[in-house]
Amino acid sequence: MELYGYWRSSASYRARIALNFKQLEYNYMPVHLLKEGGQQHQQAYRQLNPNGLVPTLVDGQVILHQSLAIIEYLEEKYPERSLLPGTPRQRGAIRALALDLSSELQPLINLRVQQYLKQQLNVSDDQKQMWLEHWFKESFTAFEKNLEEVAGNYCVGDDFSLADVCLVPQVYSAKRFGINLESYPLLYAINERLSELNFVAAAHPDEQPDAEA
Ligand SMILES: N[C@@H](CCC(=O)N[C@@H](CS)C(=O)NCC(=O)O)C(=O)O
Repeated sequence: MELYGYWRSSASYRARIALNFKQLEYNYMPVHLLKEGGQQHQQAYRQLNPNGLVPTLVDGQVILHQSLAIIEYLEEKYPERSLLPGTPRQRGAIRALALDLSSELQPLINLRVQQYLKQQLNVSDDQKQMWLEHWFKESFTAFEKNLEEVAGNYCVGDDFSLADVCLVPQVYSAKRFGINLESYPLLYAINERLSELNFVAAAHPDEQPDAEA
């Protein structure tokens, strides 16, 4: 299997955590999102992923984009260590939390959105920072409330799940963008616990071959 990704990309980070959790070997294929005008826009990569976004998983003849679709594919093919554990109610909560981060928050803070704000709408750096802080606050405030209902050691109960796969990269992004996390003690504590897991630590951006100082 090949995973096309970028070290700091939260969606690539999700796929790496899932692959590691399932103890699957893969070749990591770096796609630099900033060099050469963004390698994600080059024709060779767009043939794999017409959206021009990372990650993309190639498994023989199977070419998949969208990190959650990639993870569900892995889940179906390798169900042994499940990322959707628990009761139907818990699995519902896991999916909802995963979508809160991957479908509601992340698209608003994505590189291409930030580039559009700056380059097309001439937004200042301070205004762009306000944008980021606003959407993180909206999302993390609700996430913290939701965690109060369903969390145990991890996001939903005491089993590692898809919700945790999505949380760790989003907290990494938040720290990167200077977001204050003091108002989200539960989210913060769960992320700290998750970060200590070996398969999570190995997926950290700084551990990837394309990591930059
Ligand atoms: N919903 C997609 C999001 C993919 C995505 O937005 N990837 C970002 C990095 S986290 C990207 O490739 N950005 C490049 C760009 O904005 O040009 C997924 O989960 O795979």
